[in-house]
Amino acid sequence: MTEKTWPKVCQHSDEGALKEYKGCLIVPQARIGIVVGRFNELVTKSLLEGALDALERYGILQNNIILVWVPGAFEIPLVAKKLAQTGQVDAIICLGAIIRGTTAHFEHVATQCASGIAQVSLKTNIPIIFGILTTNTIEQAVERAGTKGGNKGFEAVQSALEMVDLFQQMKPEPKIKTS
Ligand code: INI
Repeated sequence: MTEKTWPKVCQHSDEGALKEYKGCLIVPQARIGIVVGRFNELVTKSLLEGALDALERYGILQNNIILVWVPGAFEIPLVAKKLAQTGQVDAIICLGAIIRGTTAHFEHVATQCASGIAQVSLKTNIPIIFGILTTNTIEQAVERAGTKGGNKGFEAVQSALEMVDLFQQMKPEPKIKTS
């Protein structure tokens, strides 16, 4: 009987012509920041629960997690920037719930939040994950926060860990001194 061999977990290869990078999710030493909005707290608490569950299951120590609450999604980018600038985290997960009401407020908050997070990520060079729900109804938000549509908080952790590992792989190689 031939012995079954399992593929090695998360093997990065640079053999051959193609240099391929693909982040894996096994990065137990990762330092993770979470910024979560209190607005629509019923939903954001469930997103946070999903995120903390995922962090525990992927072996991230509580000591390596910084959690910051902010009033609403509009405040998330500024606080994510402050957290990124501390140098204490390898990735930041932003969690919020923006739910359409009858006014234009939704559009302003959603647009500023999304573009703010993208800007902060590019400026600070830290992966910042967009775990923000933007939905038409509270029911749609609840669906994506731990009920039939999965949990966006849990998924956000997977994206964060993948990016941390990818960044570790893509660290510039030290230059060889020629003289
Ligand atoms: N903040 C949210 O996180 N979600 C929303 O749905 C929302 N809406 O629709 O108003 C919201 N507004 C508050 C905003 O994020 C700020 O906290 C507030 O405007 C103070 O700056």
